[in-house]
Amino acid sequence: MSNLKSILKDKIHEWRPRTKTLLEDYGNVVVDKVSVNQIIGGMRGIKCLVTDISYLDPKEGIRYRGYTLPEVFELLPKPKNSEMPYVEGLLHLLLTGDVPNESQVLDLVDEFSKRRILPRYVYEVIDAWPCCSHPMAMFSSAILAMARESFFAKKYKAGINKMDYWDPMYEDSLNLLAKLPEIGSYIYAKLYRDGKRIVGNPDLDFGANFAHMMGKQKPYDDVARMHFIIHADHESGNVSAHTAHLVGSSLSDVYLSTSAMINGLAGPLHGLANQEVLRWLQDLMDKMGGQIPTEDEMRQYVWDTLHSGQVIPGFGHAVLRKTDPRYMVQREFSLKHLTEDPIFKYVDLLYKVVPPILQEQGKAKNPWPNVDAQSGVIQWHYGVTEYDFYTVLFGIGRSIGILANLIWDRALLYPLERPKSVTTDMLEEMVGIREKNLTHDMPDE
Ligand code: HAX
Repeated sequence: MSNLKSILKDKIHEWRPRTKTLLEDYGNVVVDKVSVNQIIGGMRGIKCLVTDISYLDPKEGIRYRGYTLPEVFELLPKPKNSEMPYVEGLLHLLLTGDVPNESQVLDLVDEFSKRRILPRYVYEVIDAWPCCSHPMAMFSSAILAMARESFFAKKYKAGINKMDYWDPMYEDSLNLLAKLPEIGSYIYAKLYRDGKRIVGNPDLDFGANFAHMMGKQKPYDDVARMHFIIHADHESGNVSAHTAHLVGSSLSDVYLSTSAMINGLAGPLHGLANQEVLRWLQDLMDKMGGQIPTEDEMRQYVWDTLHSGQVIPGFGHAVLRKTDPRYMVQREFSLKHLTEDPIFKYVDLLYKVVPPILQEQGKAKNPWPNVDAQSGVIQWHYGVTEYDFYTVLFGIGRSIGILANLIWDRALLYPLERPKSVTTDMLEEMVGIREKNLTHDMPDE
């Protein structure tokens, strides 16, 4: 058993009694109530999920296992001559709650290296997509195709004790995660580089190998590490994380669950916002003919977008009520490496101009930038200008948290998710604007 897996096994054994006590001794304690607003309004803020991998405080931002992002970047071991930590170290932290030492991280680098080879048919699935397909659809299908590899599905079919579910989920998760950089970079090669694939280097870590397969030099390895780490997790209620949890709750394996989460991430109000920011800015760049807009010109462009009934991509958030710390990590990197980049100047100007406008408009609860306002600009600077691809990068990072959650979901025996729906008639009865119809008092399924 690998070092990480045996640490995880002990953690699971220690943790299980906590969940059991909560359920058996305090199962009826009420922790939240639900309003009509929340039922119709996308279940905002209802406390009805549990995860220990990360927590999102509206005023502070994300913490991974209790650590803020600056702490994560400070504490995790880094490869020599790198600004950013090993991605593998983050997986150790998310899975166990412990900051790994260098030797534990190197063990994991080695594990990933052994598991990274893609079956031939995955390339064929990607090759089979018609031209002009979106890379996120290709990414989702490539992951889905690998469901035939699932150890969990095989063990389940053979009859596995549910106390052991987490073990094949762990194996599947590491197998899948190790392959994602290969899948992502092949989609990139297929769509934008005439299918000219750069073969992976087993001696490199997750971030450096991805940079190598993308055909990029330093510091793109650090860009990749930073990108994957900041996108890894954002607690459980966001569309991608929740989708993986929901699908996994029916005991679908990690391939089915991760493919589903990629589909949720591909929406423009969620992960696709990073490509939308670049698309939206390019339109302005075309209008400006290479000039940097003045503050007044930028304000006008933002107002024009709002008046045409569209959102400003990269701004606002369903939970956060401050500038996203993931934005700040990338901004600090940009202030160090990208200050002279014209697109960074655009983004910098947006940071100044957009929040007061959204405040003046008075609709968005959070006028501040989110992670997506900054990530595409860094990619663009390092030559990844095909912005359709940006959400694939997000998806690789997000998979780290998704998979850590799925392993723990099975370890703690979280059940099938099944909230209850009501009809509009019933809601009207509940608020007293419609007479009660007794046939609605049906027993639950
Ligand atoms: N520009 C214009 N209007 C905005 C806005 C923005 N950036 N953000 C919110 N609003 C509007 C909403 O559309 C809503 O308007 P209506 O009442 O007319 O429907 C109103 O303000 C209230 O919305 P909210 O409660 O502040 O925000 P929500 O929780 O409903 O939605 C979103 C959160 C992130 C979807 C929203 O802020 C948005 O659309 N932002 C732009 C898209 C974006 O950047 N998405 C990425 C978010 C981060 C993420 O998940 N990354 O993956």
